[in-house]
Amino acid sequence: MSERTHTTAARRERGFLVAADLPRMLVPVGESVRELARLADTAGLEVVGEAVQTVRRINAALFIGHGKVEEVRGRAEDARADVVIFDEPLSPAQQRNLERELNRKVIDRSALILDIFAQRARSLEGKMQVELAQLQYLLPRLTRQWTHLSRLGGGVGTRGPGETQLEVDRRRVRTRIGQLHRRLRDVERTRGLHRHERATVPFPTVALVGYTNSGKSTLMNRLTQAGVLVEDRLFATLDPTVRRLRLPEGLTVLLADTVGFIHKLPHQLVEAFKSTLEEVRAADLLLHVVDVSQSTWPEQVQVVDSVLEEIGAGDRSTIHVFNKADVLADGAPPPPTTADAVTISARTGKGMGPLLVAIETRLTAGLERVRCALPSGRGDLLAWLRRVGRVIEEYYHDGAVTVTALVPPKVAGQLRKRLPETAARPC
Ligand SMILES: Nc1nc2c(ncn2[C@@H]2O[C@H](COP(=O)(O)OP(=O)(O)OP(=O)(O)O)[C@@H](O)[C@H]2O)c(=O)[nH]1
Ligand SMILES: [Mg+2]
Repeated sequence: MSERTHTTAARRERGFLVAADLPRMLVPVGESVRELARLADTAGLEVVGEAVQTVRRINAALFIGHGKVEEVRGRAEDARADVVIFDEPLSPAQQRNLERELNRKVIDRSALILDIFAQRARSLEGKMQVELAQLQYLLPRLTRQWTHLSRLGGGVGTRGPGETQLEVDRRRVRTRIGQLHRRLRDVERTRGLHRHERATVPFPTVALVGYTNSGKSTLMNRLTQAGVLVEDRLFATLDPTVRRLRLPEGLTVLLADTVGFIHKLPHQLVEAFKSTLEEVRAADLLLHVVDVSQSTWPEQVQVVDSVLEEIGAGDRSTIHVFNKADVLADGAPPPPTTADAVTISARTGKGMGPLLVAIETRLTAGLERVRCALPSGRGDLLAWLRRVGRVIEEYYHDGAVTVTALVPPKVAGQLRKRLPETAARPC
């Protein structure tokens, strides 16, 4: 490696942040910029300055006003910024115009998030999903200018799906998109099969969802010793992990940890991660983990709810899990105490008992507990019980099997009719 490349690699790219204070913003602009700075840091950039403009009407060509562009150019110049990062999504034309006006690389929050995902993707499926999202994002931006700029050398926002990809024409990008779609469909099919196999095992699925960094993986590890990577960084988890968890009254569930959400998550990513998020859509229960040490947790809850809506999981049964109760911030609204919520600290273990009880109560609501001895050769009855209820225990003895299960009252009635001699009984 030459001396020069070595120096370039050691130096962090310098990023200058720009945000617009728009009417009716869900998250206050100050909080949004703080989050953007965290995203920039996570992506490996050094934040060297920021500018906020109150915008009443978006400038179609430049997003922010002409005067503000001038100011940003001067300040970015002084701060020796390599890249200017906008908090709002920029259209391809705005991005091009701004690059010309500011005389340096310009990216938006979406590009930054895509870049972080690209750095974090580990599994083959995750890598393909991120590449697909990046190409979808890149396609309308593939102009001579972009190609030229990206050739100037790597760095955040240009960590495309391979430098050479940026030089190929749109047709080849489209071909690659088609290829990725097909490969992902294959992976999805295999995964669908696995899920089907799992569905024949009568374990309900509980999925951890929530804002990024809210503590989903910490909770997963606390409950199942799964050993999932936990980091005080955004998007530590991309690939789903599923583990068994036994609840206090004996019900076994599958607990799934998956990718976190964020404000203004690029729709290309949500689209590309739909198969991963199938774990969420197919879950019997969602544990929505909320970081109550953030003063904006109510807004974060809204963001998560809208992404859930977008992926078709808006109607899932949900328990709100208010996490990080050990570090409640001054000024942060206290977590509400409702029947649908549990306050915990995944770090200290506080609230785990009540959380497990809440999960079990929700999953068994309206079910009756029965125990019955099934005569040998009646595997069909066992299969039926597994299908219609939740089998907690199977005890094999002398060829017969004694089953404890949670079933709807109607099923309990049918069972008593079908097996009067073994006295299927509530217990
Ligand atoms: N103080 C405190 N910190 C916590 C608690 N739970 C998690 N954390 C910390 O919060 C940070 C993020 O935790 P993770 O478990 O990685 O969060 P996550 O929701 O899985 O995040 P992503 O995978 O990035 O979406 C880590 O530094 C954890 O140690 C808690 O109850 N109290
Ligand atoms: Mg995680």
